[in-house]
Amino acid sequence: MSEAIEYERIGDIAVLAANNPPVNALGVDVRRGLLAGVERAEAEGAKAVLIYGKGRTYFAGADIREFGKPPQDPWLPELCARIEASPLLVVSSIHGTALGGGLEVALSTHYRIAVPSAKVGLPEVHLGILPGAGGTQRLPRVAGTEAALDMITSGRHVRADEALKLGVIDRVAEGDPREIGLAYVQELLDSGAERRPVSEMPAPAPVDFDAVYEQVLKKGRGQISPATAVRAVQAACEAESFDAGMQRERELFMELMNSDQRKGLIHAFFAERAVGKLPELKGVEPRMLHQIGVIGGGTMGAGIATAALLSGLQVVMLEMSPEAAHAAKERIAGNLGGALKRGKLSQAQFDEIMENELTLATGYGALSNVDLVIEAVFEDMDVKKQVFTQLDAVCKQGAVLASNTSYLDINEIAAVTKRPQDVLGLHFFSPAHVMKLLEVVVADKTAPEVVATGFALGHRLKKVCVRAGVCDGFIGNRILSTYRTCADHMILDGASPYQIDKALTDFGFAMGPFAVADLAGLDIGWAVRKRKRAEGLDPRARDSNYADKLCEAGHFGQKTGKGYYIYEAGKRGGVPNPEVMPLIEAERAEKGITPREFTDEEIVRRYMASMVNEAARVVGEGIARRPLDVDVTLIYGYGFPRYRGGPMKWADLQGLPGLLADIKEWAKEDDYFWQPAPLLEQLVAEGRCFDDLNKEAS
Ligand code: 3H9
Repeated sequence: MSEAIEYERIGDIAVLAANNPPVNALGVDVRRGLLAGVERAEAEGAKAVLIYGKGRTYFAGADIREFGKPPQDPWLPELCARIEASPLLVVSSIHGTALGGGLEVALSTHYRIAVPSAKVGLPEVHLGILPGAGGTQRLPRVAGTEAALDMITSGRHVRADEALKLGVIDRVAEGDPREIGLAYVQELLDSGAERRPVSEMPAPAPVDFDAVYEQVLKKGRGQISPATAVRAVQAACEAESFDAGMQRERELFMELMNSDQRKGLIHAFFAERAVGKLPELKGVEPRMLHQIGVIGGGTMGAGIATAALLSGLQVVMLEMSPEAAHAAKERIAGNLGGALKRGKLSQAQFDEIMENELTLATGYGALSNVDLVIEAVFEDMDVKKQVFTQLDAVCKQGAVLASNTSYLDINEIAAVTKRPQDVLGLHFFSPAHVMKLLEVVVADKTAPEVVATGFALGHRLKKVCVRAGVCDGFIGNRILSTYRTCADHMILDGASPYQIDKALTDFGFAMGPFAVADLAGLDIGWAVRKRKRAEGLDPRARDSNYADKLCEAGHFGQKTGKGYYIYEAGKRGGVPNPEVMPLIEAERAEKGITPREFTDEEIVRRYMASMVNEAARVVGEGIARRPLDVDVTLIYGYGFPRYRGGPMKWADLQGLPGLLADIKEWAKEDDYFWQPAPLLEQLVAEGRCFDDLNKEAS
């Protein structure tokens, strides 16, 4: 027997307990152990087999770390077939999660019992694959085609009560998984229950698979795994036999297994988990947080306060006047009202938060006792310095002082206090109670436990936290500024904002850069351009002014109803604003540029190369610790398609030498913008890729 599966005999019942922490992933040892356990139970004359997981869960799926490596026997589909074919009565007792291959094992056992808190699901599409151990063939047979299509294409986790209704599990019972499992098996044996192989159940009823396929494909915005899974479910209904359906599932599974999207999504899975693990914080305890202060109750501050209140923290909201404080309260109530509507909060909790957890204030004295304070005031260094001077004067010793600035120098801000070790940046993304990304910006003197506290707060607020160093724009906005500039250059040279937006949404971005600019407010980019011009642009840099003209005319994007697009009230998207192209054409004429055609492919290639090149600088300078930190930042804060794994993973999959060659080619027309990043040149020279750096750092 393998150590990953413990064998125990209780009367007629052989008990197979998985012991492969942390999530009982179905790695080769577990698969071998299960096979050996079933064979031993049969050889020893047991009447039934109970399978359950020790620790926090039943099997959470195939071992993802084995993907892309040579397969080792037994394969999961074969194991599932063997379990199902056992002449003994085989039963699963589920707690924690039965996901992916875990649910597939459960579906190959003859009966399933679960504790009420258990969840089941087939989330494979989120890893760029489809259920490959019979999930697409067995689930429709027990739950029906429509429910199976929903579960498989969404990958959602289904709670035990719903799974019971769908017929995915047979019983829900409170208790220890081993004990409830044993009682259930005994009951089944006593009642003479028969084996119940799902593969022998009739094929499920077909639906209009072509229509479902098209619908799922569109929803996937370029991600192919959910739509491909539809075809596998189709085979469950239409194939000549269960085995023929399994064969089709395998073909489609292998197609996806070999795709770049699978590589991208699995990279994203591990990157999201690695990003919060910092060697420098090992053993460092974060400071305790009960009450936090938020300065500034605009959209950003109210969003931060909302997220904190929803996480159970008390919040003191500081505003400049009673009227502004009232408006902040209204904003927070509006945000919490959304949570109430979505069932994330009860009316009683809402009332409790508004009455007892949120305090409004107009004087700094109210912050004297908070454990951490985040300022979200106007983006101006002098204003920030005044705020931090005040905070230094009133906050208790040990309080963490954070700025939500999106690009200003945290070292300079920290320097106005007598406690720079307590100062850091916490860069939220708007709306802060919705957006998942938090950049934890570490300044030169920030103490490790203050960094740990930033991460602890972020995790409590359910954010994906990325460590960033200090520079203009940190990780995300610095890279954004470069690829936005690239887009502006392409506009001057002949592309239109609408072609660029379309090329990039076709690539998989949630929105194109010009639609994003309209959403964020064109005044923001205008302010940044003015600041950079005031600081002095390099004479070799290409500047453009057509967007300034839109702002000068009072068009700030969605909030004014007009920007690159025109927005009609009540409609989500906009239509191209006819005033934009003449402004661009006038600027081209003024600069003596003869516009040329861009293919969508060239647009994507240039845009992505500029992003990767700047990201390589950001990593090379240590602003991001690893390439994967950039990937997670772009996926969670900038709408980068997760199925491409982030820009660095995309670059690795493209091949770094080709990208560098393109950059050098484009440098012939603009050697200021297209300077290759030293790290990119170094990796190409050494025949390495970005992922090698991730591995070295882990
Ligand atoms: C599949 O089954 C394919 C089959 O259909 C066909 C095959 C032929 N493998 O997330 P956490 C690690 S595809 C390896 O922080 P939580 C994870 O990296 C699979 N490792 O905990 C982390 O490691 P570390 C379908 C895995 O409590 C640690 O476990 N299944 C796997 O927040 C703890 O994870 C899925 O897609 C795995 N399958 O959430 C489920 N899963 O400590 C994927 C986790 O070194 N997993 N790890 O950073 C999950 O969704 C969550 O991990 C889970 C627990 C909900 C289970």
